Amino acid sequence: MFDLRGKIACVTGASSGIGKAVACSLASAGCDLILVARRVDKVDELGGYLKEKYGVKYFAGKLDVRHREEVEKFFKQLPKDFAGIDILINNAGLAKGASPLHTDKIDNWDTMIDTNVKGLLYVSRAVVPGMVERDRGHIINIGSIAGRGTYPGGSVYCATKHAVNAITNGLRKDLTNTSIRVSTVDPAFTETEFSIVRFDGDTERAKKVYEGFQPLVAEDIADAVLFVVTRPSHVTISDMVIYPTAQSDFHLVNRKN
Ligand code: NDP
Ligand code: 8X3
Repeated sequence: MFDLRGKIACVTGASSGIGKAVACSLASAGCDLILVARRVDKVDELGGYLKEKYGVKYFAGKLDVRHREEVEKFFKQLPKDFAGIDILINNAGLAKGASPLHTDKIDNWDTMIDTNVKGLLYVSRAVVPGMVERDRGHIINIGSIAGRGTYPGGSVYCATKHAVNAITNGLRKDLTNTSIRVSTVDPAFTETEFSIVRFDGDTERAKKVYEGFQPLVAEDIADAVLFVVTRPSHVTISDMVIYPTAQSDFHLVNRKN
């Protein structure tokens, strides 16, 4: 097993859902953490809790991954103790709306593309050179089953997650002559704040997405990430796709109501 004690892990979008759960599982395995999101109060609170519970060090930062200069500055100015990132979890992401393309709000597309694709690229561009210099590291992108198919009202979100898949596979090839690992973990329905954000705070509509069956929870994805990062260093899990047992495709769900 790959020993995580004392390794530095950076989790984007650690203020909620999957990112928060991944931060908890990495801390439980002994990682020191860089936790970032726009809601810095939440990542700071999480860091304090994990420091208290597991004795790990943390650095919490306010970061909007859509802003290229902000991302570059953030990673250039990391405290010395946190500069050598070993594990990058590119998790920050979102869907906005679920309308057909021909009636959709174009601003939603910008938000999704800027966050899920360009944000992930900016962060990777800031972190991967250091990994190459040290010849060690592991990048895990949180993709989605939306990166492996399409559904009505999801064309742009799906396009962003197809891009994550392409970036994951391309980056792994770019890094062939290094010891760096690149993986993607692709969840299906996972009950987090995801649908609340997607539907602009409409909690009733968000709740309906997960009604009548047992969706995944963020900790299920954190378990998978922990498995991927703790394989021996000669093993790369390239992709892991995770469904709730009651779901077999985007909208093919065994609902009991
Ligand atoms: P949440 O809404 O619970 O969490 C999303 C996280 O992303 C938050 O911490 C949010 O932090 C952060 N984030 C969003 N925009 C930005 C930004 N511009 N800059 C920095 N951080 C940002 O949803 P999930 O935990 O479910 O989503 C995490 C990832 O999992 C996403 O990439 C999503 O696409 C993916 N996913 C989710 C699935 C699901 O069914 N839930 C299924 C498949 C994939 P803040 O708002 O504080 O900035
Ligand atoms: C989220 C999965 O099906 O809600 O990535 O778009 S889905």
